[in-house]
Amino acid sequence: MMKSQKVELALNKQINEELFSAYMYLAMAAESDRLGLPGFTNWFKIQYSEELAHADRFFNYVLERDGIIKLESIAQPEIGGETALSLFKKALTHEQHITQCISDLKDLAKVESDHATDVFLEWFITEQVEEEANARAVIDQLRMIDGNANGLFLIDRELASRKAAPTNEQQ
Ligand code: OFO
Repeated sequence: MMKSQKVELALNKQINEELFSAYMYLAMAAESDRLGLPGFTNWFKIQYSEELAHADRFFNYVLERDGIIKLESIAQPEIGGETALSLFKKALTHEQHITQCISDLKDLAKVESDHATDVFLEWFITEQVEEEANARAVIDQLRMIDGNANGLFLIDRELASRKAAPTNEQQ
């Protein structure tokens, strides 16, 4: 058991948040395939893997601190009838929510004087800046083309070039 049960509980909750993120991006990958956008599908599939890696980081950390893992149900993602733009808008809104979760967790670690968790969360604070910026960049491009098919084709081709990060440490 970790010194602070509140922190232990919050870290477990975050594992669930990260697994939900993975599940949501997997649903977005399927929706992109339905829209005939293979590059978007590739992008969301890679994002799905990154989210699994995030969950893994929290999982390993809890075990390393002699904490107890309690896995709960993963909610159903509400994805359906989307457009390329609505998918990335949902992605951004979700990442903003995750940023808030990480920030609340960090506040809690401070209140509980859990310095190790406070430091552990630094990586996620930085990661969230990138997560939000990535989604925002695609939204900007989609707004710029304003539904133009040629533009969408080019964006799809660009998203097709996203490669999975080679190791957990580099994600
Ligand atoms: Fe998308 O960063 Fe984790 O959840």
